[in-house]
Amino acid sequence: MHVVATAGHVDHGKSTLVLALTGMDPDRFAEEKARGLTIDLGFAWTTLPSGRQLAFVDVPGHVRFLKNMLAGVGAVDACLFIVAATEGWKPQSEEHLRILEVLGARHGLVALTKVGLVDDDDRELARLMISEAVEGTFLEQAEVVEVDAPTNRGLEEMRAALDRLLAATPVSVDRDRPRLWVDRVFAAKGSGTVVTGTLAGGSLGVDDDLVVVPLGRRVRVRALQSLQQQRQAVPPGSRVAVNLTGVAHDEVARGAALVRPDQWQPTRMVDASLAVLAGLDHEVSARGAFQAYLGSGEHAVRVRVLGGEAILPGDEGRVRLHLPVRVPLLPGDRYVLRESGRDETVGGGVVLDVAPVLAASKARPTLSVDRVIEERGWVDAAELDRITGEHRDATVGRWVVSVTARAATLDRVRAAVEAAGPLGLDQASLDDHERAVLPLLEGVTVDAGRVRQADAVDPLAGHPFVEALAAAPFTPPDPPPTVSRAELSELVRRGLVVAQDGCYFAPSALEAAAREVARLLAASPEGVTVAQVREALATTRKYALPLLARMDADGVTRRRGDLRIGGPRLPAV
Ligand SMILES: Nc1nc2c(ncn2[C@@H]2O[C@H](COP(=O)(O)OP(=O)(O)OP(=O)(O)O)[C@@H](O)[C@H]2O)c(=O)[nH]1
Ligand SMILES: [Mg+2]
Repeated sequence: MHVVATAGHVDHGKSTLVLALTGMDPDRFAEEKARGLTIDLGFAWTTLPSGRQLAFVDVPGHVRFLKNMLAGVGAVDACLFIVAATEGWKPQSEEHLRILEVLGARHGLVALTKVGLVDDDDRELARLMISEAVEGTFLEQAEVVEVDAPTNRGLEEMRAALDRLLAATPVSVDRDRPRLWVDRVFAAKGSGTVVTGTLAGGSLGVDDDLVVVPLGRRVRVRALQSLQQQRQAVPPGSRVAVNLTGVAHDEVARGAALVRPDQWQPTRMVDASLAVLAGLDHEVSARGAFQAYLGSGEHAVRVRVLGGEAILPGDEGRVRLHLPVRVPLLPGDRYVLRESGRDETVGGGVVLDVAPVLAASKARPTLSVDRVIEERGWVDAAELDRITGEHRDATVGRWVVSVTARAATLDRVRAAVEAAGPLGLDQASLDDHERAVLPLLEGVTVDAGRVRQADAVDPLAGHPFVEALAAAPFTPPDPPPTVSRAELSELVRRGLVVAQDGCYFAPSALEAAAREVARLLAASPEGVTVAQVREALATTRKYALPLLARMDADGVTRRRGDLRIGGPRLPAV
């Protein structure tokens, strides 16, 4: 299926032609029918001679309803540009063409309508006006088909031309990242909220869990329709009506978007290119009240020109846009900028960065993903995906890291490890990025939570205090003043020394004590006293008590009244 938007000046015959081609009147409202004027978007569809399905989004031509026109032309594949032979090229012919250009339209067809009302000279004049006006635009090579809807003249040629147009128009790409810009919302009798839109970027299916942006509400797809047919799933490039559970119809409005949760990073600040229309009679600067048209939405924006003060008519520059609500955008999305005070289209451009990190005075946005990585240094691979729409494999841990940032972090950690000396540094003192580069550091080992140089001689190996403790297991010496508190706690932390109630023991002393107690208990299974243990170990209460306390804690012994009995960790005799 393809979706084609109409375009063209008011009263030039857009809706009449859509009706003639589809048999469906796109003017839905009584007021539209009464006034013979399209106010809001209309929808109609038909099957072309080739069997191709074609849905029309019919837009209003009147300048007062331009925002409705803008809501309809965002996601379409091609346009049917209408010019009445009676009037030729008019202001909204020009404005609509400019808007389509700014939105990156590439495919289109021109209908010269009302040819039954003019003579050959006027018809030729209108053709001439068209060919001059479309010069240098995407419509330059477009076919011009003459029609007169009330007399059915040219309708067959029009259908054939539409078939040729769509044969040359690529179908909407499937990036597995669906986004439905909502253009209508209504309450369906008995089935809750229905939103409609032109689906792009990926498919939607019944039971999909989605989120409504900017509302931020989780919703579920209860049912799907495309061209009034119930569907289990619809591909991108379809007109679709989505029946949602989880949201009331008055909580969603045109301009909202339906996307998958976690696939987008809705933003209130974007950097973008801005091509200012050549026909504008003033430059564009931060001054003025602007409206940005993004997807089907209209948003009051604050504009800041990047790398300068103003952009001249006919020039292209870069701007930072501040939006009033979060919008799910990706680099490459197009927008139109209008000035509300003067009610004029200023230009538009391409979104370049949806999550700028540099100050406006430094930002030089481009579409390059490498630029994003370079500016951020470290970027979570999943986040990079959400903000660029492109997947890059993580290079360190879960991050994609720029060459510079990677080198800087490596240098920082290397220097810190060197500075820490032979004892190394506590791994917990490193941040996530620093920890992630540890495996990349040559000659650095991580051992029991300490990061140190692998070739560093461990000053604790063969430490004199450790040797002294081992030499007098049950009457161990106090730490000499030469052993600093830090050194002592490091010895304890590494298990080279056991600290208990102000005494210090060699680990081998505890093992020996456990064996001795096991031997005593083998002889007196009912239990042994502190005095018995003290005697057996040939020590004093000062050391026997902490040794027993430690053995209790380790599960070697258990207290029962004044006695010690065997615990689960009592060694076998
Ligand atoms: N004779 C003749 N009349 C036409 C033709 N197309 C449209 N009309 C008449 O022109 C008037 C305006 O037509 P619409 O189709 O409403 O024009 P529109 O472009 O949709 O107008 P807006 O949506 O308001 O911008 C109607 O009275 C139509 O009957 C045509 O090809 N020949
Ligand atoms: Mg109309």
